[in-house]
Amino acid sequence: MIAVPAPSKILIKKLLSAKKIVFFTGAGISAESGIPTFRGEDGIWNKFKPEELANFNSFMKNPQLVWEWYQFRREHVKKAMPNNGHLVISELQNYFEVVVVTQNVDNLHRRAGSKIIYELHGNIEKNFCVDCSKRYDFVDFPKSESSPKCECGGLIRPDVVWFGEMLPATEFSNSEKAARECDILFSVGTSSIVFPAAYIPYEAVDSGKYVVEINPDETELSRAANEVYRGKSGEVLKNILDEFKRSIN
Ligand code: BJW
Ligand code: ZN
Repeated sequence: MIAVPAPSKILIKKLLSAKKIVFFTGAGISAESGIPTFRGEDGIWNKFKPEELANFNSFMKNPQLVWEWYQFRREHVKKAMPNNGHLVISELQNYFEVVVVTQNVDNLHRRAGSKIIYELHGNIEKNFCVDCSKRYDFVDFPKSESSPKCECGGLIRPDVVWFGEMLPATEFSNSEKAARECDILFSVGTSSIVFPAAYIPYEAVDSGKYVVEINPDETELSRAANEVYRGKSGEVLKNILDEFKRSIN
């Protein structure tokens, strides 16, 4: 068994003087909740090609296929529970101003109790009509119903950001600001290859902020980070919280 890396003395010292912390998260933080990541050995895109599912043209060409894929993932996400990673981030709100900037669409940060969350790639439980933009958020569409239509006749699509689509402007600019103004940014469970979201940690790097990566594997960000913890986010974050609590008592 590989030991979970313990937090460094420098990190604990940084935490003791920090006020604002940003968590930039990706699919890896939800892996311990049983939600597959996108890429890598167990990634969902080993089975489904992104260009066939995660873009608007594919949806318009085969709405039923894309809708069913999202319905399947919605069921999965609803059954999943927040893990230690989500819960530690939520608990840290007792000590810091915590902003969560997430690429995830799974609602697990919210269900864990995090208050300030910027969802850069949308939310799988929200939907809108492609023609009139009427919203269908948190509607439980019947399982049998594939590719539902709006009352205007337009197709209803999930409110997630597909390839080639713009990220929500306010969420993105708020995230950039939070990264520039924080004391520490943790990049957790993301391959850091999907842009423009992947720029967010670099806002912190360029502003001279302390950047910590938590990921079992090396990523595009690793070399730019001040510290890297190679391990599962639930385990590493739990260690960091426990050591921080010991240091304030
Ligand atoms: C663990 C772990 C454990 C495992 N603990 N860790 C340069 C600038 C700007 C844009 C581009 C650019 N170059 C290319 C682009 C275009 C494109 C892009 O970035 N492509 C790249 C793939 C090259 N970007 C876009 O199209 C974006 N829009 C855009 O650019 O608009 C401007 C524009 C408009 C019009 C024309 C042209 C440009 C939109 C991107 C939208 C991404 N959407 C998705 C799907 C969301 C909906 C859904 O869920 O179905 O978002 S793609 C997918 O990737 C999803 C994720 O949020 C995103 C990031 O993935 P993430 O979270 O990093 O997951 P993985 O699987 O990659 O990594 C998991 C990590 O966890 C791994 O590192 C593991 O090691 C780790 N891990 N277990 C901790 N227990
Ligand atoms: Zn409509």
